[in-house]
Amino acid sequence: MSYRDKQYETMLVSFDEPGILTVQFNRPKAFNAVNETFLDEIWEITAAAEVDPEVRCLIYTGGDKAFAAGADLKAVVDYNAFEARNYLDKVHRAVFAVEDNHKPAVAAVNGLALGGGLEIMLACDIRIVADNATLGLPEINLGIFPGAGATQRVPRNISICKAKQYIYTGEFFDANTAATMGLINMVVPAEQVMDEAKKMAKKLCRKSPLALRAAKQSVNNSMNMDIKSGCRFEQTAWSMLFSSEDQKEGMNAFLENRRADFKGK
Ligand code: CO8
Repeated sequence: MSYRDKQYETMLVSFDEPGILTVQFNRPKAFNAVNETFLDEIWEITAAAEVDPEVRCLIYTGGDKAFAAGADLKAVVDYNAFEARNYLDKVHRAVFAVEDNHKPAVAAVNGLALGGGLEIMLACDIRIVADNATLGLPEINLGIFPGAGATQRVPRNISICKAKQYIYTGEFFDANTAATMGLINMVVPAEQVMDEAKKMAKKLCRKSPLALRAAKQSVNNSMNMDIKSGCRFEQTAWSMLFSSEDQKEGMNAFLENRRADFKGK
């Protein structure tokens, strides 16, 4: 059975628009708190979508009340250090599957995005957030600190002093503050979040998947590589595209004054 038709315990998967796979977190009673099943399932779906030729873009979303409220505290409270480390192995597997996926990921965020929920959002390429959303990294109030990459990704997205402010204090912030800091792409009325996410996903589906993949890898590398190595990677990835049909199609379409039809070849 395809992953698209499978019944998951914590996720709903839909493929009702060409090219767009929507992954909806589905633990509404627990504000989509992240337990091990959640992590296994988001990873399984994301990895399967990466090699599914019909999928060109993924949308990750939650429910009206929450994108996700972070780690499932009922599940993790009694972990010992080794169990906590194993949990974070699953966290990293899932978060990197989203961040490193060859296909672009759009986060459509309503309600709460707290702790690990915010960190999943940060693994997505484009972040569209409801005007009534609440974001934050409240882990410090639990005697821990963010463990799904926020100490690394937040300062790479915004300034280090703002990152420290929100990580040290656990203060919540709203969508407009997140947008002003550059942590998210756009703030929209709550009822329009999915429409805007789909609009964005459709736009991405019309681009060359090969060029998008190379662009995503190159931009992600800018966060991890020195500038010269990053530029060399960019050079190789850019040059490789000249052996694709998509590059010929894109440039010829421009020269012939028509819209390009990219096939991902
Ligand atoms: N874990 C487990 N259950 C939760 C969680 C959670 N994170 N959040 C809410 N719930 C449950 C509550 O226990 C409650 O359950 P029940 O009805 O059985 O008592 C139900 O959801 C409703 O919660 P509240 O009664 O508290 O509802 P409120 O509307 O008053 O408040 C809040 C909602 C603001 C979400 C509040 O519950 C809250 O602050 N939750 C904790 C948020 C938090 O601290 N998150 C950070 C967790 S640590 C973390 O994320 C570490 C990152 C590493 C893992 C990364 C995974 C990707």
